[in-house]
Amino acid sequence: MKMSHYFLPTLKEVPSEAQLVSHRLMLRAGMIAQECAGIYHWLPLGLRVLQKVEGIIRKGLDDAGFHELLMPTLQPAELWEESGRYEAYGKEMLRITDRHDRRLIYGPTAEEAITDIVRRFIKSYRELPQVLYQFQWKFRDEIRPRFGVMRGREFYMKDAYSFDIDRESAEKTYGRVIQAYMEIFKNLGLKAIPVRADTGPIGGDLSHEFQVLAETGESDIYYDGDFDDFTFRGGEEDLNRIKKLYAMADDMHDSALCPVPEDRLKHKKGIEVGHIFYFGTKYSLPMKTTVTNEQGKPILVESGSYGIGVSRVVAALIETNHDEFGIKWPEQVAPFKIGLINLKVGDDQSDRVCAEIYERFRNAGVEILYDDRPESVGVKFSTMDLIGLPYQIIVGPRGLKEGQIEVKDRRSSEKILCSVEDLYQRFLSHA
Ligand code: P5A
Repeated sequence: MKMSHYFLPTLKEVPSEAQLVSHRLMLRAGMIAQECAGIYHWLPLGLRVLQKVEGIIRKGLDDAGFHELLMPTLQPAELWEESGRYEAYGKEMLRITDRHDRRLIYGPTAEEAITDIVRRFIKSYRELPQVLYQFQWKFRDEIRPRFGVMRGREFYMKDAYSFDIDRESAEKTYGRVIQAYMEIFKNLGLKAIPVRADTGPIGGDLSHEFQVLAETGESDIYYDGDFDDFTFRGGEEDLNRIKKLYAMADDMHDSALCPVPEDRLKHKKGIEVGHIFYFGTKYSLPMKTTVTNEQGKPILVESGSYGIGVSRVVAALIETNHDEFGIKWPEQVAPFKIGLINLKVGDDQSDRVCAEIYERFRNAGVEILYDDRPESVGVKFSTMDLIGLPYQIIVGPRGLKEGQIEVKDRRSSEKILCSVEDLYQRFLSHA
């Protein structure tokens, strides 16, 4: 991508309404633009990150054997009346009337919609367990939307729903999701702690939030300091280890009952990037969703739901990966891997070398953003630091005279001088 033709409306000024660093940086880096309170456009650079995050989550869920589908954003009010949540959900739910005076809602979540699908199409215990998921926009009319996409009104969620024949197998499925989530957050470059939580309006009797530690987080959590040294590698053993380690949301923590000695207990702020629930027959009972068991008798299905705030994850990644100059993307979620800076557009040799590097990388399938604008060196450096691509390749007449270009690692700030051949060797030898 050439920057001269790209749509990257970066801002010099820090927008005053934005308090949170991720919100400021997303606006300044031209990733998002506000449409109205709690509702944002995802501009090209931001969308690339959102899609990277989505891809990593999708892979983790597919690897776990779950199946993707896509449900509409709009749902009929009747489904919510069946479950009893139409009134209960209150003002957070956006209610819409169509031209025939039919009542619709813009889904804040989709337990009812998916339960309806299962009751229509799944008939036998043989078809279970089943875990279905989607990526879809949600709307919740939060009283105080704030912090940009961290707490929006319209936001992008991955929501999964599980169906089992009994509690025992439902708990196994719940464990499979925890494992998949640990793997996913690790692959995203986030350290997320599964914390015991209250079940809120989704309901049920077992629930965990996935919290990323960050001073700017809105949640209060208490957890066993052993979590800090624990790296999830997968498998049954690690899952059991996680289940045993104490981690509680603020309202679930009771210092009198807490089994962790005081010197090991940590109290920190977190960003809730995921939330999972086991709720048994909360929806299958009122919505009469049964399958036949081995004896041919109808039994209610046992369910859970599992969310990841995909758009919030993008903000959480910035909260945990930035410095005073801008974002420092982990490679796997970066909008481009490489930023190529031409220090002197119009200089024959610089233009030629940049054009060659750009083509070579593009042909090798490496995502590269080429700053070919006739801007000052200062603007180019600060733009590249702001948008946070993992590697900067800096080309100018002075270096080229010595046969050299510069490569800067945005995360470590390490800079090296090398030849163009060395550059290809380093980045393209296995491409
Ligand atoms: C689980 C999936 C649910 O809605 N039903 C389907 C369950 N859970 S939840 O905790 O209410 O939401 C799941 C995750 O979505 C993110 N999230 C938000 N992100 C941005 N802005 C918001 N206003 C917002 N509300 C929820 C969170 O990451 C949450 O864990």
